[in-house]
Amino acid sequence: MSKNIVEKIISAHMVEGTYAPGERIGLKIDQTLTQDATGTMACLELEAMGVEQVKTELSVSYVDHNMLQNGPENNNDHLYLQSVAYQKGIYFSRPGNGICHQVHLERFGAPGKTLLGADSHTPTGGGIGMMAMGAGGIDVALAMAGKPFFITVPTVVGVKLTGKLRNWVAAKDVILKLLSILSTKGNVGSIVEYLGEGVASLSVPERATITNMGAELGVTTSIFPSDDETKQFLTAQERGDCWVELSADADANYDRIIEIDLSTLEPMAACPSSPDNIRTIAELNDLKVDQVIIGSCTNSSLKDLMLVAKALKGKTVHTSLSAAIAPGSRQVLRMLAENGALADLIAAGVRILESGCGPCIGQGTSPANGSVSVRTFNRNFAGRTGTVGDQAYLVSPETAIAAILTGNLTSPLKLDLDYPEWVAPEKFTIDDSLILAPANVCKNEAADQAGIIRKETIGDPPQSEKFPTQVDGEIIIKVGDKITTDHIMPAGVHLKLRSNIPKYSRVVFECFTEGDQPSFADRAETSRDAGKHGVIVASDSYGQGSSREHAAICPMYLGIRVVIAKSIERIHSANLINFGILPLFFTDASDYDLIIQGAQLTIADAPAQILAGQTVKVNLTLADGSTQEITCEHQMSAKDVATVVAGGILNQ
Ligand code: MIC
Ligand code: SF4
Repeated sequence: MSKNIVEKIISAHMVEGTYAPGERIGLKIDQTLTQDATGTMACLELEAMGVEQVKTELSVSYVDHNMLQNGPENNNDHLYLQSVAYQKGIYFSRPGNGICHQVHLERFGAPGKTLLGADSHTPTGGGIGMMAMGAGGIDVALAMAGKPFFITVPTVVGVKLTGKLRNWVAAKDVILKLLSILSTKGNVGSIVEYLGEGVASLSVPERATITNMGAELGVTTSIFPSDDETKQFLTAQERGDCWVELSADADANYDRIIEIDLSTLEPMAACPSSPDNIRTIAELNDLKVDQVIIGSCTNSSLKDLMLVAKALKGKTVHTSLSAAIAPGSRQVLRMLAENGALADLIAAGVRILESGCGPCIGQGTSPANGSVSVRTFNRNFAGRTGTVGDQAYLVSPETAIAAILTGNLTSPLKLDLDYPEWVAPEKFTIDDSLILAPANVCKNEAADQAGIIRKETIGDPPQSEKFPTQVDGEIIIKVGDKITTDHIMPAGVHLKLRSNIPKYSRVVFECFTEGDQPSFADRAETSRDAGKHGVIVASDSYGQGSSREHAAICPMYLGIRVVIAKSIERIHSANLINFGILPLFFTDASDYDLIIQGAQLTIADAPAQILAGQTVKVNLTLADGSTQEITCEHQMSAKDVATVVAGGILNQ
């Protein structure tokens, strides 16, 4: 039978279940990646599970998120991560080596392999034909322990590319176009597969930009074929031996086909404060810009930064704004330095930031109040820049160049500038000296003696209790549509608390605390101390964005046992289950309107109800004090039900 690429990779990796619509299937995971903001918890979980050595073909632990080392916490985490990696067979990419997704693409990814990463932008690997998926830390820890990763058999959306991008129109505009079609919600359980003659015209960094920001669609992953372009990229990284060809069979099936003619695309922007709030740059009327940053795992490749350097050579950053770059990897930074482009950028007045996530996760370079920040990143959720009320626009490097030169959000098509020509190197500068091999590959006496380094800021992963027989619930918060994990668990200045759950829990839903009103944490604790079970009520697409399992762990720590929503995003839903929180869905969406914050609800015989079937009866107390029974449902497999009943994976 003819197959698309997704079906080919799944059939080569399926170790449990039946490939049929709606079925849960277990996939063998070849490679894993973790980063420091999620990895510390993942490693603590790995330790808690008693795993001595990872069982994957390759696991890499990156440090790229928390690099400010403002206070000892980050550095403590990094030492812990390095020591666990050494002991347990994981490669360790030291701070300064670059953003996990960029480095993984350059140095480790391989077509046809499965990659599970404790970061939602892991699908970057789809740019070289990997089936690369994001997940919560504990799922990645399980994969490192050799367990399969479970997904629902995906619907495969074929995106057929025709034509060729015009100069100054970029790969970023392709994914922004797709976001304008599919939006950030309603795509759970889908995988996007790119096909068509337009694919060949896109380089690997361009494909990786597209699959990276595919995460914002809420799909399981996105993938490109592996072709000559892929081979050339891997060969230039001295890794040509891992190349395999990968393409869909001629008559392969797709659940839906979307056509995009690359030659008709225009420069676009995702406007504040959602990646699917798309407008063409032309529609934005030369909006005045105060800050431009080029970087993040979406657009910080050598190709992106060479374009910027060439366009700015001999020019100066517009006086009305501040411009900065954050190269995606040490390889990118070093090659910019070697070929003189870095000097051109410095001469143009561009600020040079460290090779890491930096401003993308609110680690510095926050914009001024009321100012406009233009970024080549993938997320512009409210407040993510570190500034309350921020106005962040997400654009291509090409559009960023136009802003740097004119001071406005102007179409790069209007620039009086030749499009800079650049040919990808036949050989990248290869230097893996910041990647440390584990003990089973290369013994290191000092590391052997040090053992696992656990400083005082690193706590244990908290465990939940068995699911209560009767839920005596109180609705601690009722929120609306498209609540992201950045709303639930802010990063930025709080990012350094990732391994200190009691402290980090204090800022759950911080953005919804008004003035000196009790915070979510205060309300949840008061309720818990009164013997109640905390409940969160949400509308559509709850838990968009990041894979951070802290958005489940910290609410759990505060006594949350149930989330009821109209819909929940894939990674967050799995994280809730993994930490013993019951995700429920309104059978009748209008029941959402019956609920008020602070109201009580009960679920009688909860474990028995979820074990017996999908339907769960919930008794609500309404605003007038009367009660009403509503019906909710769960969408968990028998395995997931067992996890929730046990109170989470660690208990299990
Ligand atoms: C993000 O882009 O939001 C992050 C920070 O990389 C997260 C991971 C995290 O919260 O640590 C992600 O995308 O999963
Ligand atoms: Fe880092 Fe930003 Fe990419 Fe997340 S989206 S991995 S914070 S660069």
